[in-house]
Amino acid sequence: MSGNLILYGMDISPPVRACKLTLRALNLDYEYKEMDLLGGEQFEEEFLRKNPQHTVPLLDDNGALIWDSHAIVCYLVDKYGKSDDLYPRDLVKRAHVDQRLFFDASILFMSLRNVSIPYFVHQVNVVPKEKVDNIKDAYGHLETFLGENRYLKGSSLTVADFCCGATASSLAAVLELDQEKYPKVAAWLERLTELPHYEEDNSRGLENYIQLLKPVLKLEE
Ligand code: GSF
Repeated sequence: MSGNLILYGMDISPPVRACKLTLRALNLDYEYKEMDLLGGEQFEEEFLRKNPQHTVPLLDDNGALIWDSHAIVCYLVDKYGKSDDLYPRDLVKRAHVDQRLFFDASILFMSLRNVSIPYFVHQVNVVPKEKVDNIKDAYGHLETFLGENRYLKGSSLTVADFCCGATASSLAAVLELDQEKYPKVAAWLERLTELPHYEEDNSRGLENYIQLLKPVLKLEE
């Protein structure tokens, strides 16, 4: 039973949307607290006490505070999943899903954050070629990982699809996906839109995120 789950987030944030997709897939009720990151609410003392790294998403599970979306989604499946489908317990299968999660944390999401933070914090709207290239590389890796599979790790959905999917769909804010070059990524992202409530959990925040960034960014190519 989920007692008192609270998710601190902001809808435009990809890792927050990954957590929402996971909570939805697990059919968990939770309270959602929207934070005003652009107004600096994450630096207020009360929030810093909960997460000194001042990032969202942050999960409060009856007093247990967990941040970093990847830690949150794994925790949620381990604690509340009726099966281990979304985050397998088998060590090899789990390691493969973890690899995709760490890829999101260290490569995929960073290729986006390295563009979004300079803009949101310092109003830097010129994106140098090497940052554009990082995004192209990230799309390329996803194309390879997908191979002939429906999902990022094999034939069934895992938390890696939620994390990488929320990020990959958001990369369009910087560089639109070239569907001819990355057809598997395009088909996978399209497949994810068929998830129940995907519109509410990912698309809405995603559209706002794209609206905020895309019109102002100037790409050096
Ligand atoms: C990244 C969270 C993050 O950068 C995760 O949870 O997966 N690896 C972490 N969150 C940003 C919002 S966003 O860019 O999605 C955030 O909270 N920034 C506010 C700040 O002060 O850093």
